[in-house]
Amino acid sequence: VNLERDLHSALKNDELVLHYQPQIDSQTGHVFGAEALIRWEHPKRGLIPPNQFIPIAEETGLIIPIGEWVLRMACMQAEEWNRKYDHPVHIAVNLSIKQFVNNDIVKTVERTLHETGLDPEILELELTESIFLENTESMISTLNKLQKLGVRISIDDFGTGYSSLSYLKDLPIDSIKIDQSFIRDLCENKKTASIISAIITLAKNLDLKSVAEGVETPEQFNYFKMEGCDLVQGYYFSRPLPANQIEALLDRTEWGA
Ligand code: G
Ligand code: G
Ligand code: MN
Ligand code: NA
Repeated sequence: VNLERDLHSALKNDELVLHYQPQIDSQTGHVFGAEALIRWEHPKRGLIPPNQFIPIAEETGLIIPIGEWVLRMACMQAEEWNRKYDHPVHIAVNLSIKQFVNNDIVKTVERTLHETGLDPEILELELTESIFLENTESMISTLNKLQKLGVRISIDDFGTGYSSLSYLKDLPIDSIKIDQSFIRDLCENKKTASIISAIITLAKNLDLKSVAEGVETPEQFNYFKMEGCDLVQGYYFSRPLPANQIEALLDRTEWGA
């Protein structure tokens, strides 16, 4: 099976789907929103995770139409949820660096918000930390324009990008997502706990929201709650699920440890 060839037709054959993973407000236990995560339902190979086809999409340029599709589907879904529920349901969407630099991402986001009618404040764009290595004028300008639209920017995989911290003071960023690798050995490694505490404190002092992803156990949840990490996300609460299955969770108001 040639994945690259098949990916060309995946969009028009309706083989791509979004799953959603809830993000919980650690202090109130309410659902804050969800992260949209793409999956490919390959007709022969079954469900293919993004790690196996996003790199191909990036190399071939298919990430541009696929990324636009993801953004539109996620915004449509979020708009529907925000009409349906009487509390806001935020949506986080992952952007590839290719989408961010090659395409007119500002126009795409603006048009998508307009066409779906989604309140910009509901949308958060996740950019992986390695993007911030390129601390260029054009990147700063793009981020500023996105922020002017009213959407929020989040740094994904924080702590792994080997980038300098200086971008935190220069760029219009709203939140940081602590990389899963830190959470994984939280309970075994005292140093990891110190790093996590320091990141949460750094976020607080910079007025950024902190998010812990990959939370799998009640102990991990409790730790982040005690440390005052704003949002938690992970298998402990829910795996990423299709939209109709996650709806049962959106109304849930108590996630105790
Ligand atoms: O959902 P999963 O944990 O398998 O995702 C694996 C990786 O794929 C993560 O790094 C995630 O950010 C990335 N990913 C998931 N969905 C999207 C998407 O819609 N666009 C981009 N660019 N990356 C995505
Ligand atoms: O890089 P990004 O943060 O966008 O990717 C998130 C990825 O992490 C998704 O592929 C998602 O399926 C995965 N994920 C979410 N929660 C957990 C978890 O609790 N444990 C593990 N191992 N992976 C998780
Ligand atoms: Mn992400
Ligand atoms: Na991440």
